[in-house]
Amino acid sequence: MSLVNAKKIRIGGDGNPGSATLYSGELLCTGSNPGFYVGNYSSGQGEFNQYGGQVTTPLTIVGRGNNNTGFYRIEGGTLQTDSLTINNTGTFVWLDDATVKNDSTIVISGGGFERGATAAWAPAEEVRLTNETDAYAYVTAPTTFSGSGQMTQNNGHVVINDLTVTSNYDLTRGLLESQDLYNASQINIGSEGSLTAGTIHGDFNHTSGTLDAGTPNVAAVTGPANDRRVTISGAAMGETTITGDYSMGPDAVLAIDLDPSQPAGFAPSNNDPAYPSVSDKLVVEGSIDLGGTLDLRPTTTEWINGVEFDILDFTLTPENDADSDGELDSKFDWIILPLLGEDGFATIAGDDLMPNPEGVGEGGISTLLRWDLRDLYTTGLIRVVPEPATWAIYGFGLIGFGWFIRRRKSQK
Ligand SMILES: [Ca+2]
Ligand SMILES: [Ca+2]
Ligand SMILES: [Ca+2]
Repeated sequence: MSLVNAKKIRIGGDGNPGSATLYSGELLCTGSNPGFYVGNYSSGQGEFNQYGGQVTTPLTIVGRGNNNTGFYRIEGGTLQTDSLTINNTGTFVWLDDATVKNDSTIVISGGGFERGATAAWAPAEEVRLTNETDAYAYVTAPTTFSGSGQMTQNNGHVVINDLTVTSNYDLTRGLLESQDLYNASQINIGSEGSLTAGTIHGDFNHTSGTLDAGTPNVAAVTGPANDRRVTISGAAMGETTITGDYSMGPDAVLAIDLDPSQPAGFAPSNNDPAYPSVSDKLVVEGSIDLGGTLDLRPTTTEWINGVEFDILDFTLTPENDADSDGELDSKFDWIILPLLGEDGFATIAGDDLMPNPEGVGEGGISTLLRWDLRDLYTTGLIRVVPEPATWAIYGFGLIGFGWFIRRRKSQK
């Protein structure tokens, strides 16, 4: 394909599918209201593969209107555009040595945005995910949001393996996952936003929203040379490490997933009797200032007597144990404890007895279980243990789905 100069270029449109491949030359959109559209209105499916050359257009839209599919994959050459919009049925795949020169905004309002190994990303760019639940962005290359750049994620699913934030990242809704997150600024998580990171390098001032500890998804470039894509691997329970200080505000939520079906000592990864059951864990290498809510999230409803979860690792220092009682000075404001099944109890540290509202007695008192959180603020261990039979009388006549346990924040 050689030079094409037109006001608007559409690949697919008005009910007719279309496809095109660019190896060299230039597609140039000029004139009034110029634009490059891949997939257009009225079931106009469009596919555009670029291996070289240049597309020059102020406006690029992938997936436009309803009932069409737009697919734009750039594996070489340059897309020079001021505005790249990926709509609900669009997919934009950006791989290898391709360059997207973008001086303003990439908007993802649905569909997906996949970025491969070495694609260039100018620091002054803004990327926004708008209010579509199925929007996604998978980015394998090291990525920095800095300077005048601003990331605003209003929804959707973003996986950026290696992310450096030196300006604000506003995660108002949706999910952000990053294997290595270098936080030199502020990540603002909204009440409906959730972050999962392998390692947060630096301090994390967790003011609101959810930190879901565990193993993040990782984006990878896969497939044959002529059809390479960015894919993500599945997540599993695991550790999140914060190399600096961690502080939680009253609206912050720390989510920990638990597998109650894995007894202590028989975790698949380590058949060691000293090894706890399978759960997420938060590891804080700096100082720790807890608050907000600990949300314990079981992955099944079957509880095994004796499960033990190591959900926190930290070092007691004069900074976080000023009264030297061997226990963190700061506590969670709230703990959401899962129910322990029909015959279980939930309790905290033996002083706030919480009978199981599902009722007791039918299964026999020998199976009663309760929570033991006595070591939460020393070793980070929580356990499910047998309940003394005499406590069974508290179980009758109550209903509910879980227990919210209020702890008074310790005096400082
Ligand atoms: Ca998790
Ligand atoms: Ca621990
Ligand atoms: Ca203390």
